Amino acid sequence: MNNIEQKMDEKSFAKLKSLNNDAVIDFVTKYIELCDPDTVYVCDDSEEDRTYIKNRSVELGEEIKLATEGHTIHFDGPKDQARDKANTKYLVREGVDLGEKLNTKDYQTGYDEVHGFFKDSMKGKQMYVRFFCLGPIKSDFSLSCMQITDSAYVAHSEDLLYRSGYEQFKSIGNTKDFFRFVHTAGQLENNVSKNVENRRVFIDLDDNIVYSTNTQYAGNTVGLKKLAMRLAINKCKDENWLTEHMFVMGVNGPEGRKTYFAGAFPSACGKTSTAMLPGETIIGDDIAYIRPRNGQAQAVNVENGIFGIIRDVNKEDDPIIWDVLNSSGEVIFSNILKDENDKVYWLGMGTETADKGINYAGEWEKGKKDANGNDVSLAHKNARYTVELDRLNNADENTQDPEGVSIGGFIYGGRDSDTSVPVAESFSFAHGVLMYGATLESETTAATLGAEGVRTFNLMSILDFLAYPLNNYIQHNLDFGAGLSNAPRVFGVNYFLKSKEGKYLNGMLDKGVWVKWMELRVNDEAEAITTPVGKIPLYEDLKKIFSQVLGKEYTEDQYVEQFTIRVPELIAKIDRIRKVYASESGEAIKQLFTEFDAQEARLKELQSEKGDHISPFDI
Ligand code: SPV
Ligand code: MN
Repeated sequence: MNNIEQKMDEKSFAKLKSLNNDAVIDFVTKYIELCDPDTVYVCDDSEEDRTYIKNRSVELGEEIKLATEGHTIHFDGPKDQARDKANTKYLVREGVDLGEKLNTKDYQTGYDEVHGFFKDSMKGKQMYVRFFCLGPIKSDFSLSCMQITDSAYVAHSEDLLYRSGYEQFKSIGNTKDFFRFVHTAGQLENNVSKNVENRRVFIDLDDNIVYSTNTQYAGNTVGLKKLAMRLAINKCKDENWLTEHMFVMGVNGPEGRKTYFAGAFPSACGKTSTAMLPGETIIGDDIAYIRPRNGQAQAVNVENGIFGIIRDVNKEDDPIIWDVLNSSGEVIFSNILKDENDKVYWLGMGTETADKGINYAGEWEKGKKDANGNDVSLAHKNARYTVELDRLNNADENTQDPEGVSIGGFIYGGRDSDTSVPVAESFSFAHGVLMYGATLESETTAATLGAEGVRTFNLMSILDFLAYPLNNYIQHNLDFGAGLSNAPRVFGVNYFLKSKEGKYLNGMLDKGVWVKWMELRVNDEAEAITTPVGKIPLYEDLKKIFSQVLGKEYTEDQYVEQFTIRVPELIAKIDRIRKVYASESGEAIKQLFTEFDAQEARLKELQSEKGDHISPFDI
C-alpha cells in the first residue's frame, strides 16, 4: 500500500482502509500506478466531501458558476455530445458470442488498447475515488459501485444523480461483488477532452468493470448510468429480476388511489415528460430495477436524480422542471448557451434568448456558421440538466422505499406519425412484451438525425444497452411476467400521430389523459374495445377524462381520427420488424413470429370486412 499512501492524505487513506475490502485496495492501487495522478481524493458519504467535489468542479473550470445560486454550467467538446455507440464495446473472451446486434471486441486487444490510453493519463490531475449505491440503500435492490475518475464534473454529477454508498460498502464485506468504473477524461484542451478520436467505453461483463476514456459526456463517463445499466442487465439475467430502461411514476386515480407505472420510451418519444406529468408523481425518469414480490412486479428507481434533455423545456409544457431550472439550488446545465451576465438559454425555451455568448462550440453569436456553412445552434440538441429528484415538487413519497412500489402497468412508447393509436392495452403480458415492447420503433425527427421520418427499431428502448442476445432478453422478460400471479398490464402508446396535412393530432399534455385511462384499466374500471392490435378506449371514457384532466372538449371526430385502426400501416410495421428479427433465433423469437402471424391474420380479417382504415365506432 506504500505507493498509494504517498498519493493521498491520511484522511483519504483511512477511508479506503476502513472499507476492509482487498478488491477495492487492489483496484485503486492498480489505477494509481497506471494513471499516475498527482494526488488522490477518496470520498465517503459526508457533506464535507460533497462540498469538496462541487468546489473542485468550479476551481478547475470544469463547471462555471451561473448567476442563479447553485447553478453551474459544464461544456463537453463539440465532438463529445452524446453516447458513442461505435466505440462502446463488450470485451469478449474466446468462445463468447453475444449475437450480431451487439458491439464486441476481443478481450485482450481491447483491454490493452484502453489501458494504453490510461497510462499516465492523470498526470497533473487529481483522482477521485467514489462509492455509490444503485437502488435504495440497504435493500434487496441495492447494488454497490465504485467509481474512479479524474473529472470533478463526473464526480459532481454522480452526487446529484446517485445515492452515496460508502457506508453501505462497509457492510458488504471483503468481496469482489460490486461494479467498478474507471474513467479518465484524457488530455484536456479548454477543459474538454482533446483526443475524442481515442474515445473508448469498454465493458468487461465477467469482472463487472467498465473502462472509459477521452470523453466527458455523462452518458459515456458517469459509470453508474448507462455503463452500470449494462452490467446490471447482464447480472439480472440469471436472477429472475429485470433491469429496464424505464421511468417509474405514480398515477392518481379516483378517491385517493395511486397506481404505479413503469415506462420504456426511446429518446424523444416523451419519456421524461410522461414521468413528470403535472398532477402525477415521479419516482424516476430513466432506469428501473424490477423484482417479483408477492406475485407482483416491484420497482425502484436505480438513480436519485435526473439527467434530462433540455430542449423544448418551457413553462407551459413542462411546468415542474421549469420551476426547478429557474430557481436557486444545485443544477448542472450542460452544453447550452451562457451569456455575459451568466444567464443561460436553450432551444425551445419559449422566451427570448441572447444573441451571443459561450456554448458547446465556443464563442457563439446569432448566425454563426460551422466549417460546412451550416448554422451553429445556440445550444446542442442533446444538451442536458442534472438535478436531484427531490427538487421536483411532485417527487413521489416512496422514492427511497427499500421495498420499491408495486407496478400496475408497463408502458412502451414509440413515435410514429401514421401507424399506432395513441394508447392501447395488450391482450396479455406476453402479447404486450412482444407486440409493443419487442416491436418498438421511433421515427427520427427534424431535430435529431439527418432525414426526418426514418423509423428506427429499438426493442423495449434497450437495444443500445443489451448485454446478451435479443432472444434471451425477450425470453427473460416473458419468464419474469409468467412467474407473477398479478403481472403488470402492458400498454403501448404513441403521442405523435399526425394528420394528412402533417399536423400533430394530439396536444403535449394529452398523455395526461392516456395515463388516467390506463390507471382505470389496471383497476378494472374502464371498458375497452377489442381490436386486432389490442384494447382501445371507449369514446365516452376519454371524453370524460379530457374534460376532467385538461378541461377540454374531446370530439367524436378527434377520437375517430386518433383511434382509427390503420391496417396497411400496421401490417407494414409487422413486415419491417420481421426483417429485423430474421437473423435472430431462439424460443422467444419463435413466439414473436407466431404473434406476428396471429396479429397479421386478425388485421387482414378485419380489413376484408371493413376496409383499410377502420373507425373505432365500426369495430
Ligand atoms: C439516454 O440517452 O437514454 C439517456 C441519456 O438517458 S444518456 O445518459 O446519454 O444515456
Ligand atoms: Mn436513458
